[in-house]
Amino acid sequence: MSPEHPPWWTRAVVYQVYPRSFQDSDGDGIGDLGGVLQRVDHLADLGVDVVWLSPVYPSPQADNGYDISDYTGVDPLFGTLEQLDDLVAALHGRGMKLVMDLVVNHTSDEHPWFVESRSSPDSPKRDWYWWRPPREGMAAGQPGAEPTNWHGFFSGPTWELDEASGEYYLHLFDRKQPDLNWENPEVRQAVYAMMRWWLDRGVDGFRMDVINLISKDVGPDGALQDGPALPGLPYGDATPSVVSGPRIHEFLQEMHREVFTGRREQLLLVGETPGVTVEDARLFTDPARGELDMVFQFEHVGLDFEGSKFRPRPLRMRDLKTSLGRWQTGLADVGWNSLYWDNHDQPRAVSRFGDDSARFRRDSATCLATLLHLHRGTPYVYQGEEFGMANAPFGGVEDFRDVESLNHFAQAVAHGEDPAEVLAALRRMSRDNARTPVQWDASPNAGFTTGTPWLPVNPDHVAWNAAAQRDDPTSVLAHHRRLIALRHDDPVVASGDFTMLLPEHDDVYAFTRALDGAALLVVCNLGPGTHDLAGLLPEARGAEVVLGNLPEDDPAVLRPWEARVLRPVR
Ligand code: TEU
Repeated sequence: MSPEHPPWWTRAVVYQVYPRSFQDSDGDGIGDLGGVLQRVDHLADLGVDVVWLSPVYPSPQADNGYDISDYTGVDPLFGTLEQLDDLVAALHGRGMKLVMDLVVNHTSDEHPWFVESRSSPDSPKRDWYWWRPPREGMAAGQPGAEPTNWHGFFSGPTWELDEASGEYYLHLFDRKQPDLNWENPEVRQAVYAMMRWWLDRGVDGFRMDVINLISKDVGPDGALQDGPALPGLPYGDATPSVVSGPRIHEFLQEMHREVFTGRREQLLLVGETPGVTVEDARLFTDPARGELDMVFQFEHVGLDFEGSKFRPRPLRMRDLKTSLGRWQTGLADVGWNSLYWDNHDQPRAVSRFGDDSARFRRDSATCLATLLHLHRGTPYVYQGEEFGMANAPFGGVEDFRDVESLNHFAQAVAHGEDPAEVLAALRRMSRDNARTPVQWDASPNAGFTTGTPWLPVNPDHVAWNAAAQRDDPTSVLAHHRRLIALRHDDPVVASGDFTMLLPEHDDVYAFTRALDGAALLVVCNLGPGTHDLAGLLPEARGAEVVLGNLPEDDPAVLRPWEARVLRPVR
């Protein structure tokens, strides 16, 4: 990455739209493209540069669109292809870009490719997916007869029996999401053609869903290996065989040649890569290798639970510093980081890492945002995060809709866990916390729909909504505007080197960013305590406040959940 001409996305901020919950325009209680078009002004006002649109393709919605049955269409639930073209035009008209969600590790089981593949063992598309006979010596359907012992991301085995052929097909996620076989060049070429089709239509890049799972560790004879046993479960861990597999870099470089050659610079390519390491990420995001611009790593959103996300434990600040610091250092000389707290798969950060009580919600939301946006990398803002949306007050299991949560509840209870404890974990960690409708105003359905929302609106919307914050300079929304403007205006924020300070401190997260002799000192108090800043960081003395989340007061004292961006005196 040439320091003289860093790529445009090093100065960009990306906004994620989860269309199902963003804005409904036809009163059916489900968000849609008409709704996104209605809110383009909000995105322009916020100052974001790119919109990442979660899937709107035709889908049976088993996993809210991450199960696609037609890659080159729009589900009528969400609107029309014409409306998508209108959205591309509307965003381009305001200098923003649109990135589509590319879900090609798997399709829906209702996709014509899978319907054809399943139709017969002799189907010309049989090898487009992973079909295997029962485990040697076992009869199809017998417990344990699955070809490997792999545990799925959404609980249960990763193999589904097809009674007609007596064979099993692989699905790392839900059984209605069969994995594509990327070993088959026909599959890869079909995906590349689809991607070119979207780029020719004007979209500006892709967020690639679980892209580091497309290469499976398969033997020359087609053998797939069992995984190490998982504690308390009759399954094994699939990740050694499916995460960043042996041909992953070959596939991504081929994709690059086949799809992006000649139009690379204008695009944004971000890969979602569960289980990725810093070492892997250096390979994935090294511009010289022609693979991805950045990846979503999961380390910092995996520090507050043990093994399964549904075994939450307290977050130790030191762990967060160590993790984020390691990724900053690890990609300092090559590659690039993506920066996020929230997305459609994570519970709301202000409830998880901050303090969503009335006293500290605004302060902790703006403190967390400052910390994130001042790191080196491309920040992602998830819908509603810009005005401090929090986790929702879910009750019983009947309140949840997310396949991952419901499958986990069923499996955990079936394995003898106390339903009340499992529910408590769901309330804290379920993805549905991120999927409640966006709170645009204080009206009954928060301005999201005139119908009945598919998931209830969080009752706290009466106080916490966009309309209440739009003209309030002290609001979470106003603070996000300022953070985004600072990244656009100050090259130190976009390109400055990162240095962690106070690595051992349990509450204060501090670091510097430096570029060509200019420097910023960032100090964030991630807790309800008060700290002696002058004592902790003498270099803060006399520094100019570039941006703070609290009204200026005693410069020597760091107040609860206070964040300051300082320009130290030279
Ligand atoms: O998520 C992949 C993924 O890693 C998450 O499922 C994760 O394991 C979990 O939810 C975090 O707790 C991607 C999409 O973002 C997700 O919405 C889809 O459900 C999944 O892939 C399958 O397409």
